[in-house]
Amino acid sequence: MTAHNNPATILAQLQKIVGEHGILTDQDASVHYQDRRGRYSGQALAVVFPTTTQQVAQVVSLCVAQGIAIIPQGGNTGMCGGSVPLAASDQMGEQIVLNLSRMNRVCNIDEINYTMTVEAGCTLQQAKLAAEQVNRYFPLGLSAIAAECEIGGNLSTNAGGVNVLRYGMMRDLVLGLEVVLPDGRIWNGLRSLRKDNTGYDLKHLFIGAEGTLGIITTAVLKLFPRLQAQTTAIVAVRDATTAVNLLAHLRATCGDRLSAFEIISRSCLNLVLRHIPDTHEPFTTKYEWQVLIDLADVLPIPLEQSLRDALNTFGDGVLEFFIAPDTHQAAAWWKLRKHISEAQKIEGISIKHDVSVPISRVAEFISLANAALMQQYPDVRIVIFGHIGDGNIHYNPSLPDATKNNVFIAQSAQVNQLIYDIVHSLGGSISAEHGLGQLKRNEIRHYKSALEIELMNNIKQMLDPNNLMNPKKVL
Ligand code: FAD
Ligand code: 2HG
Ligand code: ZN
Repeated sequence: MTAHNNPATILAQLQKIVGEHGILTDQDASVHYQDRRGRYSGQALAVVFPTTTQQVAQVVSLCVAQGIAIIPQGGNTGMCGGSVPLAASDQMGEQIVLNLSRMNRVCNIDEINYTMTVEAGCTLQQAKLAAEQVNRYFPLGLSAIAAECEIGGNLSTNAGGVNVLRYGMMRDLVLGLEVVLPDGRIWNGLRSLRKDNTGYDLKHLFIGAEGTLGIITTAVLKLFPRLQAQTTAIVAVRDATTAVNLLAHLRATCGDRLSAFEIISRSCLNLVLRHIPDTHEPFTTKYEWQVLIDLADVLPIPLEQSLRDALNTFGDGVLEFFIAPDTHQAAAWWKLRKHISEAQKIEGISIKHDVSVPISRVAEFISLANAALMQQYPDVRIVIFGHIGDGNIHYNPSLPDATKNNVFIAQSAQVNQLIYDIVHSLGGSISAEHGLGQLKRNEIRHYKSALEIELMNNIKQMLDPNNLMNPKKVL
């Protein structure tokens, strides 16, 4: 597809809409053309930074008229290459990046309704702090990147994180949306209702759509009572089976106070301790598996004893545990978890898998996947961690030897098939929380039914018949 006007004319038209400071080109724009992992990059005509929904709509209308593809972008922290332009080899013609970061107002907080209305470019941290200031809580837990990722990106990837087992994913935390559609019209669905059964719930089309169906400009988010008590435990467990059994036990004994339940394998700890300053082994023994547990309550009551009792009454499989004596110690253990992704990136490239299976089948997944990988790659190092409380495992293998690792990475497609076939056979998903983007758009065809893919294509065609809204992502 080629733009109808020449690039200089289009840039001038874009500048007229967003102002001279609302546009970046060439070298100044390059950071927006590459994903954070350095895996995907492309070129675009410009990065445009609108400050209002009207400006977004005008930019989209101009692009539609000119046949220019639009790449929506928030904090550009996404893991699947969804937020950056396509490479020249994809032959997409002209593209622009539409970055929402300057639309970052907290528009309204309704303390009685427990809702807040925020623009898409608000960072997650900004939204959480705004809620805190009125004694409320916004629970999305992506602490490693909260200062960088934005509400629009969180919505578009249906982000998860560490508090999903108590509060749900981003989809569960939204009541209303405003979206600029691929034809430039503005859909105002900014309702703040907990009950609204008036036909198809359209907002859910745009959540998790990774910018392929329109641009989210504003959202009404659910708030919760602020937490006044919290306690953290680190628990060494014999194996993943013990971890999931312990989870079931804690759910029965601690109920909704259970707010986080994360698993960390030995290989993760080794990486974090090697690469992240001021981190320490949690136990004197180097255990193979540990889980990090948070209990929290809205009342200022002591929780340590309930957690201790629950851990003591669990029985066989818990090897050792500590309850944090203070928030400083809790933060030190959470630092180990929070920096796994970064530590692994420093160590080198890995083949990332963000998979989910029913919680009861997590241990089976790990043992089948480990056996299959080790049979083919005996010196493979498998970094296993994540949100076991949601059945969501980050399973990132690599080879410690850099030269051999290059060969391994070149075989990503075969490795993925091996892992994803196991996930599929256990009734799981090949993308639990990171989305599909460019990374998994081909693979998903093997694991979703032809009917589901057909329905998704029909929705895309209906909303974006010109295929200009983040093309070649997801589908
Ligand atoms: P971007 O990366 O800019 O965009 C992501 C996708 O959304 C792209 O397809 C983009 O086109 C689209 N998009 C962005 N804004 C809009 C908009 N306003 N309208 C329409 N489409 C839009 N994810 C988890 O779920 N759980 C985790 O625990 C987690 N931890 C992470 C830790 C690290 C260190 C990193 C780097 C990433 C992590 N992520 C995690 C990935 C996560 O999806 C994203 O970081 C975050 O939700 C994306 O927000 P963003 O603003 O950076 O979006
Ligand atoms: C996390 O839970 C993120 O830390 C990142 O989702 C996962 O790097 C990864 O594989
Ligand atoms: Zn995660």
